[in-house]
This record gives sequence, structure tokens and C-alpha cells, in this order.
Amino acid sequence: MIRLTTAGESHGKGLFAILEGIPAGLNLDLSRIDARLALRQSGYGRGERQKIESDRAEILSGVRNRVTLGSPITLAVRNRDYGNWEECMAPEGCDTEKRRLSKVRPGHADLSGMLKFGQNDARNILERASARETAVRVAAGEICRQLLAALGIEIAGYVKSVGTVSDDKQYSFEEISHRSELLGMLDRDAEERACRLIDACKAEGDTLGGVAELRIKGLKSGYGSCMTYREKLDARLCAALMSVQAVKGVEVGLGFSASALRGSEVHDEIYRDKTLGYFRKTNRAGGIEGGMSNGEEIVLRAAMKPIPTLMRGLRTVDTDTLLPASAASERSDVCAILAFETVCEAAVAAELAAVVSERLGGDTVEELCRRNGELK
Ligand code: EPS
Repeated sequence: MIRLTTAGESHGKGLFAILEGIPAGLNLDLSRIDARLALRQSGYGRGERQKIESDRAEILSGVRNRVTLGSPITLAVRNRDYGNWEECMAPEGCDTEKRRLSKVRPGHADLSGMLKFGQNDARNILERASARETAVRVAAGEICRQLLAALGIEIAGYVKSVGTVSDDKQYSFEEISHRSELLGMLDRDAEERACRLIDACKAEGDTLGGVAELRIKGLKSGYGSCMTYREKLDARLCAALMSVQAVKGVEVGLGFSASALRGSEVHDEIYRDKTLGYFRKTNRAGGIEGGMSNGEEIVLRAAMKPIPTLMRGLRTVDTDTLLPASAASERSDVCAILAFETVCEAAVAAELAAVVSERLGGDTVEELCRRNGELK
């Protein structure tokens, strides 16, 4: 069974992951792990922290000579910024009065976490709640993506909207590979407007969210199950997306828009051809029917809310004084949508790899490939 656990604080020593259940014999392209990490750090609208970090994944176990052993894989992404924070973050002893945070940020985990975990310093909450955690999820997700690729399953994605700037065109899987490096959008005109919107938000000390669209190609039919609700493929992939920091909505296929249409406008009619077998001329279902893949491309979208650290601090309460205050802010990303898209792909890769390995079983990559090949 493939299972991913992460640990680590945003300004602690680093982010760590244990990835269990990757079969033996997977040849890893390590440069692609670091390339994904670099992508997660990039994008127009990122803030000052990314100038400090230069993320690289260190593999501490489970891999020998770039080939997986079948044993748990341990990954580490060190925080360069730890050097600046050691005096207030060191597990071995530090000054916890330094960098206290009591002007809790609306929309962040600060206040709910303090109340839940009995803390009087939001630092003890935000360090773990921070989206910095996604660095190591991206590293682990890339290993899962490489396993899926060995089975002919590919994942791609792009940025569909930034704030109010939206690209509503439809693209093929192949077209997505031509997305821009600036914001991960496909429509250059929309991207230029998105950049201007980010500039305007930055000038006003504000932040922006957006929507990422993801596609999965090459997944055979019958992954997931209609038999128990926990096994439903859409439920599992959407939960994986929902687990990404700042996600407030997920969709499959037509998603929310299907609710306003008629059945005849929503359901994909079924055809049969001697060579193609069963097929559909449309894919409004987004490749999932009854909680199972139907052999078409999987289409998912995730909506990211604007980052909750605003330079122009929202109204809040100081939990030390119980008086009104302006929420804490030292530095912030204005918009992290390209990072978000990269993380969504990684989260989906990890969950899909788990779904696939649960169905196929097997201890070696060769076994998984053979069993996947035997599926209709
Ligand atoms: C984050 C706050 C910022 C972001 C961080 C997520 O960090 P800092 O407080 O150090 O300025 O930069 O994201 C990352 C560090 C990253 O690598 O993505 C938050 O509060 O969620």
C-alpha cells in the first residue's frame, strides 16, 4: 500500500517525508524531482522567502543507485532560512519569546489552532500549517508520478484563472505542455492581464488566488470502485486536492456547472466500435462515472483562495491583549498559483499511485506493469 507522511516546520530544520509502498525496481530520474521543486518555487507573484530557499530533495533511504528497493523512501528538503530562525526554532533549546505571533491572521490556521492545541503563541501552529510543507510533498509526488509514468499514466495541468482573469478555452492534453513559465497559463493575453492584476494587488498590500486544472491521461477503466464510498476515485482524488493548503473548492469534469444543465447536456453518450471498443464522443464526466475511471481523460479543477497573509493586515484581535489589532505580516507571496498547480499535481500523483497499487498489488514495477497491461 502506498502511503505518504510528511513532517517539518516552515522555519525549522527542513521538511521530511516517508513514502511507503513504492515497488522495487523503479528507475528514478532524480533531476526531475529537483526540477519540480524549482517549479514550485517559481511563478510571478512569489515573495521574498523564495529568494532565500533553493529547494533540493535529499534521499535518505529506500533507493540504491537511483533504483527503488521496495523499502520506505525517506526524503528531506532542508530550510536554508533555518539559519535565520535557529535562535527561536531549535528543538534542542531556543528563545520562544522571539518571533512570537499573537495578532492572528484571518484565514490562516493561527487562531483555530491556538485554541485547539492550547497555545498562546500562534508560531506553534503556523509553522506546521504553512504551505512550506508542500515542498516535500512535491518531491514525494514526483516519485509517484514516475511510477505512474512507468504504467503509461501521465499527469499535466495549467493555471486556468488568477483572481478575476480567467481563460475559459478548452485545451488538449498535448497543448497543456506549451503552458508559459511565468504563471503556468496557456493564453498569453490572459496571463499578461493576470500579471498586471498581481502588480496592482501587491501595490495595495493584498493577495490573489486562482484555479488550476489537472488532467490524467492513460488511466485504464475500472480504477476506484462503486462498491464502497471510500474507494470512489473521485472522492479520493478530490480529498487529495482538498488537502492542499488554501484549497476551497474542487470539481470533476463539468463540476458545478453540471447542476444548471439538463441530463441530455451533461451525460456522455456511449458508442461502440470494433477496434475502439466502447467510447464516448464527449468527456463532460471528467473520466469518472460511478466512482470509477471510465478510460477517458480525468479532468479535475481546484480553486485556491487568496493567501491569508496580507501586507496590509486585516482586522483581528491580539490574543495577548484581547484588543483589536491589525493582523501580523512581515512578508508574503501576493499570488502563489503556479506553486499551487505544481502541488496539486503532486497531491494527485500520490493518491493516484495509491489507488493504482491497491488494485494491481505486486512487489516490483515489472509486476505492476504486467498486471496493468492485462486490464482491458
Ligand atoms: C507561508 C508563508 C510564507 C511563504 C510560505 C508559506 O513563508 P514566510 O513566513 O517564511 O515568509 O513563503 O511558503 C514557503 C515558504 C514555500 O516554500 O512555499 C504560510 O504561512 O503558509
